[in-house]
Amino acid sequence: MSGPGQALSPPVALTIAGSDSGAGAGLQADLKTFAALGVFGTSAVTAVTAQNTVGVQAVHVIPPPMVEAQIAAVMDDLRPAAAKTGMLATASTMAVVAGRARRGELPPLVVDPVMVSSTGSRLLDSEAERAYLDSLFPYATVVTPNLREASLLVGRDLADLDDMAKAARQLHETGAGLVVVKGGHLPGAEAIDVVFDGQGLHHLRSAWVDTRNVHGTGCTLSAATAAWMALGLEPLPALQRAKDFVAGALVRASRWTLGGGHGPLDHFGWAAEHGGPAETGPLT
Ligand code: PXL
Repeated sequence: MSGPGQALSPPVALTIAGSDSGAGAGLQADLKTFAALGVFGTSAVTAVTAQNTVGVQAVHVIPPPMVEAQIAAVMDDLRPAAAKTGMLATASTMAVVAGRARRGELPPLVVDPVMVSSTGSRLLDSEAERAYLDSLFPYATVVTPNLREASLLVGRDLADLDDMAKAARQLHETGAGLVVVKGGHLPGAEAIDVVFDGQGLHHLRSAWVDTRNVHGTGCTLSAATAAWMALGLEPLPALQRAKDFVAGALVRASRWTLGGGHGPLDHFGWAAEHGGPAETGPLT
């Protein structure tokens, strides 16, 4: 249904994710990404992490019924057009989200199968890792494992693009609509992601950015994909636009010195004023 009121309102997206106090990753990165792309962001918090650019100091898990209550509150009133999941923390929280997805009570969903932070902290109980495969992937429109997550999910090492393609095809058999295995951790002049959407393989490429400010890259990619879906794009073009957004945000923040560890991305194009490279690209 479209009425005059709706045309005046931005599309809405939902993130079901953990809080990062340092705000480089987690739901803070998601909400910034939604805002940067012109989408009204809503959130259901799964866990609170005490965290900065150096690492995760503590994790407090939100009780699953409270996660369900947040999702219900948003779904019943604000009606997001797309959603993403990030850190789900426990098997019971994953079951809450999976139950909704199975019953068709979530909008088109991007699942970022977050397991371990780049600094090595667990963001999901280890026994819940494989539950992604049969509880959540079958209901996902897009799933976005990185090399390490994809390797854990298929149970073998992934060393090159060919291995990534095989893993993407295998993960697609779970029922996920589109699988992207992110190759950002592979050495090379380009960051190459391998996509399988049930029809064909695609390689998404961006220039390698030499920076340690990479905290929140995965969160930002999955949030930007959900944002572009909320804006009406099909999954593959949404993912392509999201990859370009991440590449731009990485370049823009590449010289920032926020914190002593892995700093955040520049979601809003602030770099021109705050120390980024002169040749900052456009926002999207
Ligand atoms: O990037 C994965 C991620 C997701 N969610 C939270 C995180 C991280 C990585 O550190 O802290 C809350």
